[in-house]
Amino acid sequence: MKTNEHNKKAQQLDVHSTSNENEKLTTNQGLKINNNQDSLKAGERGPSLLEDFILREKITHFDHERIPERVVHARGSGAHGVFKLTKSLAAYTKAKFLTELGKETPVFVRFSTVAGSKGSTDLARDVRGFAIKFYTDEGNYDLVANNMPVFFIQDAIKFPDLVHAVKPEPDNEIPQAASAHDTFWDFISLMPESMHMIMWLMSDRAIPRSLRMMEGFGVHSFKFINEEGKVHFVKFHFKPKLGVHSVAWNEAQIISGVDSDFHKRDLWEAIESGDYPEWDFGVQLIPEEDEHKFDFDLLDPTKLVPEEEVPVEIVGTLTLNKNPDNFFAETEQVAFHPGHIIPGIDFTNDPLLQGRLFSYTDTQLSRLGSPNFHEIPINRSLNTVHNNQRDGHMRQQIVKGKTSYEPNSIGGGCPFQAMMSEGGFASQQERVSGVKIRERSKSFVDHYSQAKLFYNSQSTPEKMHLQNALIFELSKVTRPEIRERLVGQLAYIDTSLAWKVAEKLGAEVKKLEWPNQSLPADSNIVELQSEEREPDTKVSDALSMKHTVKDTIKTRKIGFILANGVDGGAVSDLKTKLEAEGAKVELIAPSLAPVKTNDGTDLIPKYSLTNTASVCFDALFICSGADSVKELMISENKHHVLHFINEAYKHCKAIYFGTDTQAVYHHSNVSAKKHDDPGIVTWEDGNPADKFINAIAKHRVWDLEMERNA
Ligand code: HDE
Repeated sequence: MKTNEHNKKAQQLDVHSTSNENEKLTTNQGLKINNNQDSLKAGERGPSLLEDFILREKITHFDHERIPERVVHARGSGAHGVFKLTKSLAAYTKAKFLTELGKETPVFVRFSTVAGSKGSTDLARDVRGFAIKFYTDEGNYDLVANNMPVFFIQDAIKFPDLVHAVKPEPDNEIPQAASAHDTFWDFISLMPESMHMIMWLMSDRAIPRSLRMMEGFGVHSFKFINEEGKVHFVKFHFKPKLGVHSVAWNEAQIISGVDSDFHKRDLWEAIESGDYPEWDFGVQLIPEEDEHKFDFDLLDPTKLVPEEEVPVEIVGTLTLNKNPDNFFAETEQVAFHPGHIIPGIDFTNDPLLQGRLFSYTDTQLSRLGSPNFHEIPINRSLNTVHNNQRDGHMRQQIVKGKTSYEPNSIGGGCPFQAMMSEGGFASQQERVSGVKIRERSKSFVDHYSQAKLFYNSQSTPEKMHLQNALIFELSKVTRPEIRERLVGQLAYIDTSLAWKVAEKLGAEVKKLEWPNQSLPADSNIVELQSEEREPDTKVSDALSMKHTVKDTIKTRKIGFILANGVDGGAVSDLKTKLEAEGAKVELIAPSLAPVKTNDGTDLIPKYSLTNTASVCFDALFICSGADSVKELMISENKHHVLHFINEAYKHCKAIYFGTDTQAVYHHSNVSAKKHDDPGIVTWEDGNPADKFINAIAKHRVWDLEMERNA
């Protein structure tokens, strides 16, 4: 774990941290407790006494331990880290943490799923939150981002509808952390603007292999303002150094049972073992005068800016290097808000962003219970707060002096307003005029062209996964008219996709009839909405996970399946090679008893064949050694070993069969493979370790999924 020496936020948190090491137990009043085993009673077998202030304090505090979970993004995992600027953006913004080359800014990041409750599975098909609090010298800057670059809706007024639709249904509170149900698809099928986001949500991006292998996107266009007042639109990107990778949907469902904390554990363990997750931070910059040069509106949060039209410039690195000391105090109590900005950054008029600017403080009031939530250590800015706001529940700051108003003379006029040259924030002076109107801009009325762009940019296996995800989700919908309506929406994106999904649902592809309920009563935009348009950019490589990093096995978990008599030399050779490349090797044996190698050494397995599953590993090595294989194939173990291998095979993982493992190989489904499979390495291969390492780095052999599952 990183020391706190250079991290100002960590030093600040230290002031509020305690450790119980070698300390005596006390009450909340600091009184030392002599007996924490028995309550105070009237006689050995008598009733407890009201006088027992120690019992009452302990139980009362316990009774009030819970706070409301977040209304969305309830399940989260957090980590501390640092943002380092590698290229100055001084030409575009005056935000100091983005202009001083090499500057390191402490951060706290919270990842989350959206729909599920706090205790739900990590592997739900869902968007992931990617919220970052930068503790800058100019105040806190929050980038409350997601792992997908667009959103379901264009206007904040639809957010409660969206969330009510996706959350468990109100009568029976079913299903938990899942969008595969009637109310979600009912809403979506009536909301054409959601179709681009639906493509992302049905893609493998919604079932990440790891939180460390996801992209982050600011979604909205924001504004950068430089010292001269020049404005650029900006889109924010985080690109994981390990590439973007996902699991198979079948695997996600199994992980939800085997280890529902899979992502939380993965992040925690990576940081504990010094494998600090890293992202390149990049920006897409658009001069203010180019605002209208695109075939979509920059203010529309259902649109992305194709990287082919505006490249992403990498300007910094985000590294997570310290786990929280206390989940509740830090990850649960952290309060993000897109409205926490600093000079040099400003909002755009994106109507979704504008609504968010209201929501986040409001929700903290009910979640954290007081307007003083900024005083909770994880939320404090590095700068001391000076203002005339006072009192409220749980106020901690003791502000000296007589005045709590401004202007004042008694307090010498303090605290003073800051000039812009002193870091005082001033909103961009944007000219706005218009009639008061409750209407959607016509420039927002194109709901399918970027959905097409996304779908057309996917590789063949990715398209297949997306199609299967739609079939899975819609097959859980009980009302045929909803399925049919959704298929009608798909027809505007890709007719063959619509036909394939329809076929599996027993539905018909019917052209949708407009208008629909998602339009205002007096709408005059019906014609525009049904118009079919082609995007300017037809295909964007950046949208497919296929084109992200595939040349490293760093932090990948490789399971070694072995039993007594295993070839100790082969185990240690391969382990050394894999670990030299940064992978993690874990031993899986029939039981947790030490395994004797052929040279008499004891190996301690971390897992048994029955307390873990193939879904928890990226690749498998069936270890060399005739005696080991013999033991793996006795009736007690055989079923588990073959299930392990067959499942990994089905999920397109790399599997390496060592010397003497023919018996395992021939009983497994792997032996049925029809032609060369780069994901399978056997005793017959030359340079097997290198071949195995290459295969793991590719993540999965998705191209052979049909064949492997035939
Ligand atoms: Fe959020 N969102 N959101 N959201 N959001 C919340 O704030 C909201 C939206 C996002 O780890 C809530 O503190 C509205 C887009 C993340 O603590 C709440 C609208 C994006 C997190 C809220 C949106 C996000 C939240 C719930 C539409 C991606 C988790 C708890 C107008 C750019 C932050 C809380 C964390 C959390 C409201 C849309 C990202 C209720 C009204 C778009 C990552 O305030």
